[in-house]
Amino acid sequence: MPSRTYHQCAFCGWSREASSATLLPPGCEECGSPLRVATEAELEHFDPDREGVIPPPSKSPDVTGVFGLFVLLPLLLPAVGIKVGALAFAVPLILITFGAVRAAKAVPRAGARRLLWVLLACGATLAALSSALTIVTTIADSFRLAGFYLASSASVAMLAAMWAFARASVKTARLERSVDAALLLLLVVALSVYFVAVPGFAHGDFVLTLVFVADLGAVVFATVGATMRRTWRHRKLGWSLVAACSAATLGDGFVAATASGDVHITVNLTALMWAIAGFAIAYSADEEGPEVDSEVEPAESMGKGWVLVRVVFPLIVVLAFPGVAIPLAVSGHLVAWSAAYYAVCFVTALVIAFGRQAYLLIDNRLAVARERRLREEAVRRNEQLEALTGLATTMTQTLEETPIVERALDVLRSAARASSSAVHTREGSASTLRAASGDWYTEHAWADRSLAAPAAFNVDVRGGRQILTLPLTARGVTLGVVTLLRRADDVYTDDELELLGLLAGELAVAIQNARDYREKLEQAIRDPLTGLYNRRFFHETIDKEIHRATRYSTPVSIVLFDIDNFKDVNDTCGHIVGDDALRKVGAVMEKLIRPMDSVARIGGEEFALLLPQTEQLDALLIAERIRNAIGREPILAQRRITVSAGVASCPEDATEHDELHRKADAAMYWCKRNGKDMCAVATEAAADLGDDLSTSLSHLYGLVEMIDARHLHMRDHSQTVAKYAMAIGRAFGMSPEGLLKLRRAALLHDVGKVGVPSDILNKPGALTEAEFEVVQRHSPLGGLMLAHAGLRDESRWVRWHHERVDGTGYPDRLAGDDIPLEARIIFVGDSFEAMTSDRPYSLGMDSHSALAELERNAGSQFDSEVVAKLAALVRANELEILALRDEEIRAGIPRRASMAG
Ligand code: GH3
Ligand code: MG
Ligand code: MG
Repeated sequence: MPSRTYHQCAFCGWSREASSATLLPPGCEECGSPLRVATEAELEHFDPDREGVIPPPSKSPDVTGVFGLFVLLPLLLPAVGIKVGALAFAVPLILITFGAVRAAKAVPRAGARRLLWVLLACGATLAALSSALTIVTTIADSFRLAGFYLASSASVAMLAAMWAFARASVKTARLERSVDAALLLLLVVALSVYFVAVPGFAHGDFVLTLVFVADLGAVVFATVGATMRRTWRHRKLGWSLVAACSAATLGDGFVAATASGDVHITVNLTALMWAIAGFAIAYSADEEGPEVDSEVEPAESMGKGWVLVRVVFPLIVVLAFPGVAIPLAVSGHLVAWSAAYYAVCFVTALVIAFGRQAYLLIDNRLAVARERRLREEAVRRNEQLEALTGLATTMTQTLEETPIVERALDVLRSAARASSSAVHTREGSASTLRAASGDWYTEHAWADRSLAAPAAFNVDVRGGRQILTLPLTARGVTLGVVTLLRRADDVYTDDELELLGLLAGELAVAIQNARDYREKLEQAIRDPLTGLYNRRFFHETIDKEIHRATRYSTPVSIVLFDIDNFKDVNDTCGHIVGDDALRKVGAVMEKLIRPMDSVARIGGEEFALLLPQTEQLDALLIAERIRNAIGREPILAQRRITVSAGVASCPEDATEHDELHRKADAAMYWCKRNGKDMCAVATEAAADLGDDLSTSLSHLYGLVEMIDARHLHMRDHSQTVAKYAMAIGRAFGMSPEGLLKLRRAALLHDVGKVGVPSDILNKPGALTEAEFEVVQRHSPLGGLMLAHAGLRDESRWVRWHHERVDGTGYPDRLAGDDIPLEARIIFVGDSFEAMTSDRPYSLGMDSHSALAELERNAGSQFDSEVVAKLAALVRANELEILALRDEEIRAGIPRRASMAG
């Protein structure tokens, strides 16, 4: 079994079993001195006076049994003719010798009380010798004087021993115990002085009386020592020493009293008292040992014992003086001085008893107040601890800044006992309120000024409040400030400030960690070149959005963009310029999307949009808007950057991630094949795929592209008309398929211009009749080309896209409803686009003038209903391109046409 370890006070010897050998308590619970670690053996042999371990006693055989034999010895004395009366002192002889041996054996165990036992052993030895000589005197009537002096020196030794005991005890005593001792001693000493010492010195034996006084002194010291002891075991030790001294005093007192002639007491009674003293010494020596904590007075001793000591005992002492004085007065023995003597003693006893009671009362009051304070403190500490645990839990559970800040603010407020508190964080020079608690919104006016210098730890007093500002500093960077307001009279202690500083530090580190974590997360989902989301994030988010879309039956669309001919950009301008172009393209995209959309760079020059709650055609419009904006943005000085885009939607095109992506990709490549700088939806691309149509369509788109380019100032014409047509078509509530067909027709409406010479197309000024006839040919020719490509409906609409509702258009002079709605729409869209864009012969007008012109001709040239729909769209600001042009006109920015020219 491993030996137990203890923590022991190096000064007073107090000890307790150690729960941990390494964790040393701050100090002794008794006297606050430093503690040391000790084994059980070291504990027992510890001597606080020498501050070290004394060697354990050698295991010599216990010889006390031998004294049993000695008790028999006196019985043998009659056998050799000695009188039985002479045996009286044989009993003290044996018992005192027994006490002397016990006392000597207690010396090694005694620690701080070594001197007590050494002196007591000497005294007992002298007393034993004196007893022996008394026997001899009784039998042979010799050595009387020697026995007398031996007894006297035994008394002196006892006095010295008790003095040593009292001195060693006072070290660890509580003051109020001395009052108990004082009361008891007042009684004993007063009576002894009156009955023994005074008559003894007056007309008795001087030396005998002196011995008695010495004994009385020993009783006094023993009582002081006994009442000062704190542990139960040593209280027993103390009181048995008192008993020993009292017995010896009585024994000697009898002799002295007899010598003074007042009374006659038989010498046998003295022998008996000496024997009792011898036994009491032996008994108390057995109680000697190290004071171990577990032997502290048991709690139940507070019950009856307490009443006895605190109430009955003082009462007895106070009443004892009149109790003695009254019978003396009645019997006529009370002279003046003795009456005064008893009066003084009585008053002194009263003062001590009442003083003690008053002290106890005050002490109780103080203890109650102290306890209340401690309880309040404990409740507060508990709250703080709870809050701290809460904070620690929050910090381990989350890496989100907001809950951490809110929780920490609660902790700080409770720790500071603040009426209100707030955390501000700093971003650059601006500080933002991140969390507030308590009465912050009523009190903050006091604090605001102190936020001017949030980097400093500061206590300000203002408006009857203390405003404590603690900077939140982590890794040398100030992240913000905590402000705590509390009553001005409740001044912060250094301890409090230190704790609050520590908590603020913890909070700062936690905030920094949360920010680092967020940054790491951001880095993981961001593309470093453009700052847009990366491919990984895009694909993860598509999954989530598809899931949500199927669950709530809402649409979601994706658009894949690829920059056209980007290899050429790199080849001609270099990679650095290429990178810059990529960044700018990303920036344009980011600017044009809605807050709920996300844009990602998913490849070298490939970008993607994720559009939640967006149908295919809306997605197409958004894609068109972006394509258009990129085409118009002066990204590179050397050349125009264009993109092609493919749109696919869930659930229309696919309900699964890979399929959706593949379809959008296919649509994008369809654009690449059909002339680039355009957008296509998946259905459109899919309808053409693997068909002969696809090839002829590609040719047609290529032609339109060429025609638009040939028209120096009409680069986007077909795309824009297609966009307007689609917007008007939607306003008429056309089906998605119908809209796509309309869009295709609008895109291709000018394909017939392939048969119109460039000089006529680009002629500044009015056309001659012959030239106009040539231009008029483009619509039937376009219709014919589309018919050859197998696009039946589209061919009709293209053929009639210049027919007027009043029947004066070309080529077939159809009127009113004979003209298909789609043709009427394309006519309006075409005219509106032509009016608002710059031409070689005229600058475009703003959208409202163009609209007015259309409205003027509604009913004759244009279909009124179509014009009304367009007007509504324009007024509702739903045609962005126009709005953009209007802004340019208003701002006086040189137009694209003139730039291109
Ligand atoms: P297309 O119109 O068919 O898309 O033609 P393209 O030249 O864009 O063809 P492709 O998509 O095959 O080529 C992509 C080019 O983009 C290849 C590479 O030079 C360039 N590129 C890819 N990533 C980066 C990049 O991070 N920085 C730069 N500067 N160029 C890149
Ligand atoms: Mg590419
Ligand atoms: Mg490309």
